[in-house]
Amino acid sequence: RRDDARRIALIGAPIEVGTSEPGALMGPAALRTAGLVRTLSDLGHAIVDHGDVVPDGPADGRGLAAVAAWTRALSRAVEAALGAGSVPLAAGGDHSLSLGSVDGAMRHCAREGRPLFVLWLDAHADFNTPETSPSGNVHGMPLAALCGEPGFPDLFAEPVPAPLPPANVHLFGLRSIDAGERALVTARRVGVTDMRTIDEFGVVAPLRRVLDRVARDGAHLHVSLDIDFLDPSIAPGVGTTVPGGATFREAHLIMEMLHDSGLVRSLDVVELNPFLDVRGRSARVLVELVASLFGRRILDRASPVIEAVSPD
Ligand code: HAR
Ligand code: MN
Ligand code: MN
Ligand code: MN
Repeated sequence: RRDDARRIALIGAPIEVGTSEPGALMGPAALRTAGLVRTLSDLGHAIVDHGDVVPDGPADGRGLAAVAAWTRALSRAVEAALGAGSVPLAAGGDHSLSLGSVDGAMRHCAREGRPLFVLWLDAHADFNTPETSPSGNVHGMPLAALCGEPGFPDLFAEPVPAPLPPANVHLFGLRSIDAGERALVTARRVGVTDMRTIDEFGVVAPLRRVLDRVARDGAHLHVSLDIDFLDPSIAPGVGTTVPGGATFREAHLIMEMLHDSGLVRSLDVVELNPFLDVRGRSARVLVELVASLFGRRILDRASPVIEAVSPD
């Protein structure tokens, strides 16, 4: 058994009430079909597939009430997995699912008295409120709700945890942002590594700074991987393609650095839309990346450059 072996709880979240493009509810099935469970168990991890979460109440329509039903159910599943010492892997489903997974991680961290840090790998900022959103789609809003912006009544179960500090959020790969959310992201001082920064400095230096900060704070690191972080040429199976995304090599290196840091405690894989995919390509790319995040490497050694940050 590898010394970084983890218990992993796969939690399917076939949510598409947060988007206007149908097909994301097929995401968990496609990730399973692409071999997610076998890949992680072949790496030496103990992975349990908990099946798909069932919404807590009526979840039809695309309003906040439907999102709330999923949010409460997923939050409970993620909090339970963390409480049992597992790394929850929430497989989506559109990005509104992070309302549930991050809320669950917040509750776990509150009990442990530990800060939560969220790394958001995404083309988008997902920091709209119902007020600023041009589309009304909730998958463009989860971070605003989690950070306590107004306009999201009755989304989280009582007692509602203290909001996530915006300074504990880092947007990585940003290249599409609406005017209203740009103003909010700036005013709230959310951390940002946009594509301009990546083009100039690469992914290593900016990510290194984020990981150093998380290690210094002794924080729980939650990673939310939106497939549209990747360039659509390598991951076409997504409703909201934005050109100029991360290459496979950039994304792969990020996953290796995340693994070597030993800091990742929970993970979302979101926005895969198999209905729009080309012969399973996007699902397979995601499984490759998740494998690297959980320690698949070329040779059995860490990077000679990035010394591993020791986990707690
Ligand atoms: N910013 C746009 C909106 O709010 C598009 C959001 C799309 N979001 C995702 N997740 N695909 O990142 O409508
Ligand atoms: Mn913990
Ligand atoms: Mn997103
Ligand atoms: Mn996105």
